Amino acid sequence: MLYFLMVSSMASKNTYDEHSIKILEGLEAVRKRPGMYIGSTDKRGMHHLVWEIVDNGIDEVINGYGDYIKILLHKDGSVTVADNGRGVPIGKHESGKSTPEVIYTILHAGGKFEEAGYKVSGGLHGVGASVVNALSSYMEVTIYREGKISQIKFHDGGKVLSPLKTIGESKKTGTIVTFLPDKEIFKNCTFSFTTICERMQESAFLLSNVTIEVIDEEDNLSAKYHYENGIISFVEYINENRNVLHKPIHFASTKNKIDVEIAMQYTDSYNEQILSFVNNVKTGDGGTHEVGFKTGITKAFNDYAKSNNLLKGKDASLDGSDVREGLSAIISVKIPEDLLQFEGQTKGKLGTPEARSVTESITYENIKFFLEENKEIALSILEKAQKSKEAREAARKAREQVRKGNGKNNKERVLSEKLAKATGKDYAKNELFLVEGDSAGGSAKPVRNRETQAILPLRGKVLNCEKASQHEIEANAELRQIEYAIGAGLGQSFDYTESNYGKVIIMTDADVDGSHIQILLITFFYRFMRPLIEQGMLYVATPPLYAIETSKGKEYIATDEELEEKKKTLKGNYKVQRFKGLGEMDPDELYETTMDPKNRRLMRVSITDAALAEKRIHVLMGDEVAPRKEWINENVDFTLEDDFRK
Ligand code: 28F
Repeated sequence: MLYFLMVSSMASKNTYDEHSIKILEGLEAVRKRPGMYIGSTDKRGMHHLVWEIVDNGIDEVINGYGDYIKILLHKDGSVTVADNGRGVPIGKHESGKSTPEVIYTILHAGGKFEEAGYKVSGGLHGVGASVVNALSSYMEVTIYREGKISQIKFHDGGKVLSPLKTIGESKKTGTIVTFLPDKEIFKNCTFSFTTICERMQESAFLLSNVTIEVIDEEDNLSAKYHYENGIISFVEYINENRNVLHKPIHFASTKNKIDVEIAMQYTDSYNEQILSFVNNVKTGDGGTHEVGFKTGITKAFNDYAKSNNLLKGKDASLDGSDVREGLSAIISVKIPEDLLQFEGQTKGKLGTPEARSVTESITYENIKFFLEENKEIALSILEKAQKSKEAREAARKAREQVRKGNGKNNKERVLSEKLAKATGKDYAKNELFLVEGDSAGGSAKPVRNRETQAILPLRGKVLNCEKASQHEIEANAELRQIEYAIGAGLGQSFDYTESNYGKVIIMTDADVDGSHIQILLITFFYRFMRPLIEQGMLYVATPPLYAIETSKGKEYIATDEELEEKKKTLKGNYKVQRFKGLGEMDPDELYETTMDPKNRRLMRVSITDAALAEKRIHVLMGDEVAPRKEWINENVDFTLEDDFRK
């Protein structure tokens, strides 16, 4: 019935004008609720505009047309994306408008998205180029096709500025889109060369033999990605700085219309690194394909170990985590549209049940075959897994000892020396401050709110956990104190519901050493208490950089920019004090500015892209300051907490 109504209204009533009004209403709806279409209007949302346009170019490549995509970040904040595909069709649409006008102004225009077998409509992908146009103050599409160069221009959220016209001749083919995100919608946002490069590199890995180039005209940076060996190159890239145990294992197969391709390689590290993709889009929260892969390798290794009598103890078996220790893997599955199901808030988790059984059986069969054909590699991986199992069991026994009381005194002793506890018993309300340096720690202890705030001073640099095993962590005094203070275990046995604190707050000086300590601590939490980050319980305190004293009193200033702004508004005499570190504030000042929930500004730590963060942590541990700063900006999504200064 509804279908009938739609058809009849299109056939008879829709005059050109009425059509145009509808289009403007459609685009206006996007401008009114941008979040519904692109998730958010922050930096992340603005990058969605780029992904949207780039994905159209990538689809053209996937369909077999073109092999080159270029992205230019211009100085004025606009972006150009170009491909060498067939070019958007330039003929007249049945409405009387040109096809490009329809594609770039009508929501979900064109059969392209429905037809393309693997176009992902999961989550926020594939909302269409018209959404980008609606959220841009300027957009220009140039098409090379049929021997001509044609161009159409829009402004002001998708209004036609100049209809499609021929502007030249050329034998080339392709599409070039330039757009300027609307500054009213994306306030103070800028594009990040790093973010765009990372995503483009990932796409280049997943679609072998395409070249993707990214150029930042503002900072004169450029990057070019081209990989002939697809996800094999991807896993090699991830393991670039690690010692690998063998050449990548690679297999691909199709079952029940689902394609599964996997590249995996063991390293001598303790980290597990699994990245999964569905129809070339990352599934950041995993899902059924990842579960299937994990079950498949666990079974294959256990079966192989048992049939070759390689396990100690007759009922012994390896846990999934033992089998994954040191493993890097890329899982890429292709699922037809009608079977696609996504879950979770950000739609980053595959729900399709069939993907689980298919990935599991393909993985199991291929790994089993590989192990039988490669005895030596099989033995080295199994030896490592066996060690992981033994370490896991030893750690569990040690924890049980502690629980039974034997270790308790020791634990108490470790803590009593340093930790100033909170007296309150409402753990969710309690806060643990990890403070850089004994002197700042000493200042914080007497002024804290004793009921809810605990202070643990940290001396000097924290152990770099990038390459440390759980044993090394447990042997490190500083980190053990943190573990005991939080009291919720470590690694696999970590249980955030047992935490003695609802908030863990890292408080360091606002200088280079301070930011280094932040990263080291975040790395520790990321590796050994990850649920704490996932639950939004980890924070970074932001001590002020300056205090300004005027006749009216003292005011604290957080950033250099704010200081400049403030200076402009001040007349008469004033005195600026710069705090080089927490230690330069007197205790009351420290409490007032950085610890008091009424005034302080806390930033919640959330790791945007876990896998790349892991790789980058590596880069960061060097002595260079710039990449570290950049890493903090790009990766750790410091979202302002609710209780920040006005
Ligand atoms: C810079 C971003 O958007 N590239 C694109 C094509 C090619 C075709 C197409 C696009 C036709 C009727 C929808 C060409 N020839 N890069 C891009 N390249 N869209 S977008 O078609 C759109 C459909 O309605 C194309 C034959 N078929 C398709």
